[in-house]
Amino acid sequence: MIIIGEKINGAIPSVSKAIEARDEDAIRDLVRKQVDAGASYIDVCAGRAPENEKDEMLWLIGVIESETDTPLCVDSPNPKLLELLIPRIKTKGIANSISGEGDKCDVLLPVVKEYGWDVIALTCDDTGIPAKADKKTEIAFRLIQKCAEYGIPPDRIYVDPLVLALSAVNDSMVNFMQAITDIKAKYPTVRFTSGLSNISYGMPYRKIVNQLFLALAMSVGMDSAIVDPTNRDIIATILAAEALLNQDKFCRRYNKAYRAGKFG
Ligand code: THG
Repeated sequence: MIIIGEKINGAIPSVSKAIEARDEDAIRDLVRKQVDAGASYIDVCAGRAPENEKDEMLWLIGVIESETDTPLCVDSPNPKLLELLIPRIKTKGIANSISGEGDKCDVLLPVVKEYGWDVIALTCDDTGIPAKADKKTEIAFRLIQKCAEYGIPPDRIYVDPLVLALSAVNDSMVNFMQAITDIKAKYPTVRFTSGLSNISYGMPYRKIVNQLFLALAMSVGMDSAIVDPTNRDIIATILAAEALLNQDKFCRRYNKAYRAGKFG
């Protein structure tokens, strides 16, 4: 499982305060904890006022790069900002994200290609976020095709099939899993990722829904997730699911992580 650490996000109130105060130590501490917990990438999202986003992202990236060589997953709704940031980042990472909206692909894909980055493709477009698997799949195919036009192969793409809130859309998980299955059938080397919080929006005891979402998605081939790696239950869920899915010979990684005190 490719873990993208979610904690450097201005949507989290304590992180918003740290960005506001330009508190380098607080950011460095979150970076270190996520790397130590097993993050393969550090998501970085200013997530505050758009007019300050460029300055805040540049500051955050500088602080993170002073703490780790772990690659970044640069997370912004603004493709022009991502286009500006990618050439300034030391280690090849993931551009989060393109979609079928507006001119996102044409702005971002040339720089993704030039710098050899990976890219997250969200299955939405100017008509919104589709609920049904066939429409998610159709948008994913279009985006994979668009990447090909810019010379970016399927194995550099993470599709995020944008799961909707289960409380509002009762078949949201079924459609999310069907989309993964159908996209994988045509493009076996495409990877899949997702955040965990949308699925459980509006439900009580969200953590159990999030964990089972993760495990069920892994069972149809989701191989990455944007999660809090310092959350021990999430790490336990990932390791147990990997063992159950025959991705952990003799349960070695599960056992080793337990013995090392990573969960339980
Ligand atoms: N897909 C893609 N990118 C994304 C998302 C996605 N980027 C943003 C978001 N969704 C993923 N990032 C976060 C960041 C923080 C939280 C949720 C999603 C969050 N964190 C709590 C905290 O740290 O206080 C608690 C986390 C916990 O322990 O479970 O709420 O879907 N492509």
